Amino acid sequence: MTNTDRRVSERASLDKRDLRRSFLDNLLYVQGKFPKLANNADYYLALAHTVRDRLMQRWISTASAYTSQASRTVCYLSAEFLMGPHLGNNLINLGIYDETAKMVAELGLDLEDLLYQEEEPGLGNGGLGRLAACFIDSLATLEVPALGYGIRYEYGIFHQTLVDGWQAEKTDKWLRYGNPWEIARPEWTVEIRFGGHTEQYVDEQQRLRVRWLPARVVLGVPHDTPILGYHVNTANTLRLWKAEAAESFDFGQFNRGDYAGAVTQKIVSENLSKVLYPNDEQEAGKELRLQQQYFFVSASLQDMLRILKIQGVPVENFHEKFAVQLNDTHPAIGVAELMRLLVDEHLLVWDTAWDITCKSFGYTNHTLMPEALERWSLPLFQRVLPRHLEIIYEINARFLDQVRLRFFGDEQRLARMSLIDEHGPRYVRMANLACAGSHAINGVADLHTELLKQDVLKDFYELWPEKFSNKTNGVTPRRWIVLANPRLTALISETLGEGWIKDLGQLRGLERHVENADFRARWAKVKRDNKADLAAHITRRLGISINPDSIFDVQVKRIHEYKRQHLAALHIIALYLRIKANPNIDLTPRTFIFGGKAAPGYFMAKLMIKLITAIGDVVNVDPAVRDRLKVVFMPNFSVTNGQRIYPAADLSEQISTAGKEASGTGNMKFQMNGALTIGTMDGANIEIQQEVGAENFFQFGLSTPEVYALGASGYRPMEYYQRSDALREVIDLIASGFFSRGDASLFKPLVDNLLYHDPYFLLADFDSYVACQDEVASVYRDADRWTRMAILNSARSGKFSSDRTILQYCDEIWGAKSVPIRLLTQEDVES
Ligand code: CR1
Repeated sequence: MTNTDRRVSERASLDKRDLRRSFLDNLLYVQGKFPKLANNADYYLALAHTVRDRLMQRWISTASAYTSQASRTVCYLSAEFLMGPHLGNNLINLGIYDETAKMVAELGLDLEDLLYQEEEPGLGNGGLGRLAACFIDSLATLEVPALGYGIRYEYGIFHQTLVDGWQAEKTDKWLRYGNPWEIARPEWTVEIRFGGHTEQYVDEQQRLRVRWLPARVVLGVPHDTPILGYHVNTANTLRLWKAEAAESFDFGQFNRGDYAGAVTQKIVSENLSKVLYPNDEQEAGKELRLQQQYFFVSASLQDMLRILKIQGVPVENFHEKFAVQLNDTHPAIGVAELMRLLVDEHLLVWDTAWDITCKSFGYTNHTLMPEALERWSLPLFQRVLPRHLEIIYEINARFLDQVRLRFFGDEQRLARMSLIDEHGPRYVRMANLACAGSHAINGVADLHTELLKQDVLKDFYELWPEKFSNKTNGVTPRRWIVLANPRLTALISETLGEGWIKDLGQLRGLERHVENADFRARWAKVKRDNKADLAAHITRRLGISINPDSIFDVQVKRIHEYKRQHLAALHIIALYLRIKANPNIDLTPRTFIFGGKAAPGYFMAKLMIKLITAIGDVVNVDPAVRDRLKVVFMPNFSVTNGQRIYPAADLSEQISTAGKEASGTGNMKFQMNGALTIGTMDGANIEIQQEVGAENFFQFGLSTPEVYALGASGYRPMEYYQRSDALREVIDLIASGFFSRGDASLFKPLVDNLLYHDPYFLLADFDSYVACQDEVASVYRDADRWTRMAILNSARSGKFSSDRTILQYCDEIWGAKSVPIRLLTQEDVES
């Protein structure tokens, strides 16, 4: 072996001795520290570089295989990727987690401490962004050629703190200490244009064409992160675009003495990838947001065309090479942008370009909330993307002709389906654009897809029923069981072997062990230990003491009225009132754990957080409660915090108003980790119940048809208030100012909303919810019964692996197949 050979192969070696050597080398040569001076942050970075070296060979081998084969590639376009920390996940996927833990322990370090040093890339709001992260994990594990395309936000989702029980937001400076997981690829920079105007011209073949003369050009610089599959050689790529100014410093202006003006262009351009919009399922209508969407979509499509060119594939075959998935409507402008690229720049005729476009795109809808359907006012759209507006008009004219042919004379239908909303001020409807330009449209749970077909996208379903399908969401068991819950992983693997990690259906094998008392005891101990860990963490961070033998009753997700965290709050108050009325009541002790961020501009959601913390302030210190109730709001719910919380939960709160939660994915993470669900018949809860059986699921509340019927019949929440004593006492207590030091005005907006509007039917569901919670409490007292139910919940969670979801997308939408990767040797690389 030559010297180079030795160096490189050691850097790729998974042997423990080599790991230790590289780790210490990296501390010295990358961090410039020696052990005496190093802190955990230095050790984290040294370890991250050690692991990064070890995945490079896989990354290069994968890239090389994809370049030499014409395999179909999935391009997942998403404005959000809520990745969570990389280091632990990469250690697991490389199969060196335990080796590494031992290696650092020998140096007197604790691997977990080092893992917690990583600032997580929080480049998403909630379910939609986390789903994208689970999907690219599964794509890599299934060895499917795939690229995730998104935005490299300099500031991700804000960091949440609590100030006097209110949410306060702090900028998420996740890049502050550098990011060892990304590699910038300035050589593949692309130009993205904005504004200006268009003009017609006649080309050499005497054809009329359009030229776009933009007012401004911004550069998109790709930053790549490797995405490893689990125990395979595949390392796919997450390609995030950073915005840079075309000319970062204007010497002309500078020389004229305009020092501020000279840097303005840079600032304006870089704003595009500066910050993630912190709105979950809310339409902002902000110009910068449209610019962000166009920025990353245009960059990504140009990147695909570049790849096509290196491979020598003609643009006419774009759709054979790429399956492009739109993660909600945020990237829907891609339909118009691909048309522009094909027609204006590659000079294809319209019909050919349209055929390619429709065959390339698939669209996933993620929400039924009408206010979340994106639309852009025409003047704004015209200002930012004048050429795309023309293209959208052309698409619309042809599309409406098609509708007219099928539904002759149905003018109202035409108005509903038009890509332009013409009721009042005019808007471009992004969902309509996505539907018109995609060959496949899907929802994210059975119920959600049915509701799309009957309601939100009914007209499109009637025109093109064959385009519609369901793809129930899933989550990756690598992060959400193996990484998050090592104790449970060890128990399951000892019982079933390790096959379940890549084939989650194998968890069914646990059913055989339910009647084994020893197995149940071990299962219960895993849960008890996880709860003790979380309790200790809560005490350390928040100074609240927790009884690990109480029910850990958990609701973690974005704060939203439709998700009804305030319904859980009403229940806590009901229990508190029972204690006050009867101090010796035999109540099953409970710890209520909440977590989740509210959109900074969403007043009611922020008030919901304040209500929960205010209840905690009273209940947690009232001596009469005697530790039977504890209420904890854990600040800054994130992927990192989720990994601590899901494994410790007994009860998973999935209590949205039926028909509002498209799917939910937290519900799946809880189930896998052996929590029981209390839930409405909403989203994927329905399918979870189908899998685990009604006897292992706590169901309550109105069904979707009942919610619709009640709404249509003129719902009067006040009647429920008057009818239920328990409910009335709860509401009255809040209204009296009891939780706000006598200030009756504080929660008035929330109370009035419930009494006079209650758009999410809390009061209608309250009695049913409380009764169901009483059932939960009584079942919990039979510890053995609870454990059996918990085991069956995990055992029957196989359907909710994102591997299953991705296989369905591959077979039914993308037509993508796995391409196993052969690791290149040193000689291959150098030849
Ligand atoms: C939905 O609210 C779903 C995720 C992922 C969310 C949630 O029920 O599980 O998407 N939608 O599909 C969303 O964030 C912008 O819309």
